[in-house]
Amino acid sequence: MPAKPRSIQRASVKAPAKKSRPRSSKSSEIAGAAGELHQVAGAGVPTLTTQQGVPVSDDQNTLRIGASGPALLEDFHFREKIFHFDHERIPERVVHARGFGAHGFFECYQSLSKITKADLFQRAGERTEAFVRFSTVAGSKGSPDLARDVRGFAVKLYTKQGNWDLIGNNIPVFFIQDAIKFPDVIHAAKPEPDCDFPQAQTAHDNFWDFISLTPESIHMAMWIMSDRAIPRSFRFMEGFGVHTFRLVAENGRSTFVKFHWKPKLGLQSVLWNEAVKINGADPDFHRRDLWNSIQAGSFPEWELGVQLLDDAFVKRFPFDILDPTKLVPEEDAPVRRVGQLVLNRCVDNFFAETEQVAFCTQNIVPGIDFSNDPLLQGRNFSYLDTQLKRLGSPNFTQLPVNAPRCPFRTLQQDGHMATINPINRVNYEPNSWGGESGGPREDPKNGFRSYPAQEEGEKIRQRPETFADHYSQARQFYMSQTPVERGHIARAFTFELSKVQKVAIRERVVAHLRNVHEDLATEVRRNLRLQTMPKPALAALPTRTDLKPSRALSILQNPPPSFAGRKVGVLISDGVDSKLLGALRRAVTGAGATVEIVAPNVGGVEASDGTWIEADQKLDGAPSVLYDAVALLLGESAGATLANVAPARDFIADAFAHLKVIAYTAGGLQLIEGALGRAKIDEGFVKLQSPKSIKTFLDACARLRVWSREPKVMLR
Ligand code: HDE
Repeated sequence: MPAKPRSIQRASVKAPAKKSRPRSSKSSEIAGAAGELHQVAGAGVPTLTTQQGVPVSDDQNTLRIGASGPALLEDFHFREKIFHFDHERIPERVVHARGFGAHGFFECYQSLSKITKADLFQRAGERTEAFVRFSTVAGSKGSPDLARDVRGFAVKLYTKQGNWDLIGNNIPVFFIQDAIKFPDVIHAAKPEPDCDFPQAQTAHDNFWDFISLTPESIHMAMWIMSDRAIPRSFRFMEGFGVHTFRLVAENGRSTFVKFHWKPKLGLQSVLWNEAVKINGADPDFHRRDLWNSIQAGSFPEWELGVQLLDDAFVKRFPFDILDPTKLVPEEDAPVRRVGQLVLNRCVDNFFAETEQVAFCTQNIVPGIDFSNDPLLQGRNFSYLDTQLKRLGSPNFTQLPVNAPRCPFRTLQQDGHMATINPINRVNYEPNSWGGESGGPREDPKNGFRSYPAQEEGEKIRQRPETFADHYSQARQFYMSQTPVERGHIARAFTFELSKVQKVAIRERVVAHLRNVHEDLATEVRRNLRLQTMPKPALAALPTRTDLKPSRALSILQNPPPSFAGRKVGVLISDGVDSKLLGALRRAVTGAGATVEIVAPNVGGVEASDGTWIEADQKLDGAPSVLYDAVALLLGESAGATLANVAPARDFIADAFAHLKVIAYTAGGLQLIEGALGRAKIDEGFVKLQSPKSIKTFLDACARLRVWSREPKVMLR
């Protein structure tokens, strides 16, 4: 037993965001902590009522005849409670079911009035309320956050001219070119229909069967096999509108545009081996990260970028800007940063806000318009339709998270759960009632007008020939990656295809990879141990080899500006040097990162000077996969003891395997020697002995990973 604590150190947490509802975590604020097991209404404690407002006298027992007798149907409180509970769930989204949302604002940097009349882009410095929902695509609502998958990045902007929903992904291209194939690609990705597994994984026959028979999907397949599909945090990923849209100016001029969200904290992903383990250790890793950083006042931020594509560019660009399987490299059309998005408030109620938010691609505002991208056109039908299914009433637009913040008046009425109901006699138009009692009327000047594009042609089912090149940009993506990233792509294909049982499907995918890059195909073939190299897949057009690599497509070539927003896991034990810990904590928080204290017991440890230090996590509940870097601040003999303890060995072994920077004290060295062996110590290890060494540690942390270690720890 440790001696009685003399003083208690607590993890320093920044003040919560002003508008977020603070959560009580102090045990003294929890009813019952003082010993009473059951509280009743009284001074300051509200009375429980039924939905009809009738006060409830007993919420513990159903109404019965005698203590052991049958229950009575007349127990209206019981029936109301169970009835409501039975109907608490609504259908989860058919795709993007797993998601997490937050509130914030968009701030315009400069007036874009020359290119769009959209109100939110008119005045520098003006803020527009926003709600954002991040998601995975394939998994169901309860699936783990670190599935290898595309992330949804859906933004609702409550502008003064109505709601604009920009519903994008963290990958700038999509699997298919025509919306009619969407049910197919999603069916193929979701659990197989007979056995209903695998959950939230594309590593199965059906998915790769579809991909290998759909050459247009190969570009996107390259992206999802890259580290983009396993982001470290929603805060460290980019967002893309994917489709080309139009911006329309007051004078009617239209400019094609692609939208980008650039995270201010830079890009970062996890390693696949890490992702698999995070899913076990903390399936809520991404949502917890978003919630905690907003609560701590460290608000996630992105800049909105626009790529403006004028007619001359559209003509000379080698691909069709309406093809959603293609991107426009930033080197070809620069991304102009026009504003920032800040998320500064967590939801008060997950269901009311994150689950009920209804994004619709059709929600655009004057100054923004659709293009003829065939995927976008199909989405404009699907989203409205799906919201009716999920939310059960056309009045979902009246829910607080969906309702515009600007004045709105329609002549629509009634339906399930209408909360905004006409108060006038007149609910039709035209009508001869004048003024206010005549109700709202159309506004030819300020109302939304579609861009009057000239359209003509035969009524046919056919793809444009300009969509036919399926491999050139896939190759360009591969060529834009660093050798480390290329290795990850090859290993991801190997992992996924190793789970595919039909050899013919594995071969078909490799046949496509030959059209992307021979090096990639060769490595995947070798790793799969395919006996012969398949012939290249038949291609509608040969792969272009003249496209220049684009740095913007690589994660590692766009590193974060600093270690800010990251997290250090500090493993401590009895006998820890509290002064060193304090100095480390100050340095890490000073760098804008956070410290989480991990100890053998959550109650804490006794430092060498007798102070008591509380832990945030118990060691076996906080493996090192949850941190960006680790520090082992162990007492004199504790390291040797912990070297025999499985979770402690895993803590250091995984930190090493996941290429993390590891700081250690003399006690920490004992754990390293016992679990890894002294020979493993490389340039990613920093001995902590002085303030200077803490700086060395933080400088190394800013590089995020020790890539030079990777070849020593990877299986091919
Ligand atoms: Fe979606 N998609 N999608 N999608 N999508 C939905 O709408 C659909 C596509 C995206 O956080 C659904 O409300 C079709 C591209 C996000 O609530 C549904 C097609 C992109 C979200 C639907 C696509 C997306 C959805 C299901 C092919 C990136 C989550 C639930 C034409 C640009 C929004 C819902 C949220 C959700 C249909 C393709 C992104 C069924 C038919 C391309 C981020 O309506």
